[in-house]
Amino acid sequence: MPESWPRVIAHADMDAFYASIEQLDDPELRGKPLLVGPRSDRGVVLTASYEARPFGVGSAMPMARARKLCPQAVVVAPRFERYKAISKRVMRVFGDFSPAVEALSLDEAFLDMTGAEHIFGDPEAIGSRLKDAIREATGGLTASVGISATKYVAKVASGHDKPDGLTVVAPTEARQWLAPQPVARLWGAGPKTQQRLAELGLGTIGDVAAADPRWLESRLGKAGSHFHQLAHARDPRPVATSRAARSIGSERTLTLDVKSPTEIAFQLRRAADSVGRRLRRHGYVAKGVRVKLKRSDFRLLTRQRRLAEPTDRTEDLYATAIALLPEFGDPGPFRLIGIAAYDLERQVFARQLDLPMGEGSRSRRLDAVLDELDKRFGPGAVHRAGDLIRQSPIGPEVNLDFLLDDED
Ligand code: TTP
Ligand code: MG
Repeated sequence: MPESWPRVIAHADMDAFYASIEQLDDPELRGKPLLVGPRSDRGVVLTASYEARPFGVGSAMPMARARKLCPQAVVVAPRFERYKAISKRVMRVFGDFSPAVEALSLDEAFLDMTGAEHIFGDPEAIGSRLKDAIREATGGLTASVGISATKYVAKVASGHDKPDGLTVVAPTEARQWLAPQPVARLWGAGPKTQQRLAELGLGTIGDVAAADPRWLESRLGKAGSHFHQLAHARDPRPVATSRAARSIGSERTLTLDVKSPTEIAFQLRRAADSVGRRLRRHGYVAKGVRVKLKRSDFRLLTRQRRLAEPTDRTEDLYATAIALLPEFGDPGPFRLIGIAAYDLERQVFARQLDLPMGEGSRSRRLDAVLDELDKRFGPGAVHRAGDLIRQSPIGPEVNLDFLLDDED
């Protein structure tokens, strides 16, 4: 990333989220004005499809008024369970792109993409890949994405070209880009504050940027200097990662409960392989490893350990998992075996710290070769020799590889 990008922050927001899901699920509704909300006139509109918005309807408007403004709109009752399920998919995509995801609601999040250029490319490429991945994961929904070096500008940028927008604002241009926009776009400026700013003769963000910060503060209190900072595109707030977005796991429910140490080790190896591969694919390193075992009586047991050094190596994950086994104090049998790597961060410099010919680089090279074969021939085509020494054959299993560990 050019030096002018001290951080790369993306804000993604799904377009007309509830309404788009209704249109996705019912092709009859596509291309039509649609209101999601209670069918009765009491209550408010939760959201309106983009076809309905030119009529002046939108979120939080009383349903009665919205139906007057747009009588031809179809009204659909909300299906929150469905929206939550789709939201989960979207959040998983976010987790695929960054270990630092701050969800603001079901359909919206900040992603810290700093250091991701070697995986995803420049900010434009990051944005279009993110949009593509969301479309693919949801079966056709669009998101609008804004990218800049601060949360504030990224957020304004994602709303700039809705729906299906992608707006990249280089940090050096951020102030200029904000300047002509109305003060309503200042974060935290509600209708009352907007009114107050108008009375002070401040109509655009540029007006606020040009004003004397002490004068602003004398008129608006603390908010005055806050707005002045935002207007200058200054916003040091970090992306506050939620815990759920910080692990990558792989687990399987087995067709036969297993007890033999060889079989348990085999399952751990397979899970470590999957987790390691995904860490490397996403450019993450993990600072901890968790092992999950489910006993025949369905009791779930977990043990975890922090690593001395963050890693993305299968060998390290596997060795840590094996070392955790005695801590369970339970010989099995187990019906589910899994591993999760947690406390993820972006792999930026770690690779260069490897000594060229040490044991570490050997296992890293092996990982790279296996990743490549896996990519070419599909998962499971290649096995480590140690894994072929298996004692009990165990038919097909449910494979529950998941990126975002649900932390149950
Ligand atoms: P938003 O992202 O604010 O709106 P949206 O996704 O419908 O449209 P946009 O393209 O402008 O982003 O909110 C996401 C969902 O949250 C929205 O589809 C419905 C729900 N919601 C409410 O239930 N009540 C509200 O007041 C708002 C604003 C949203
Ligand atoms: Mg939205």
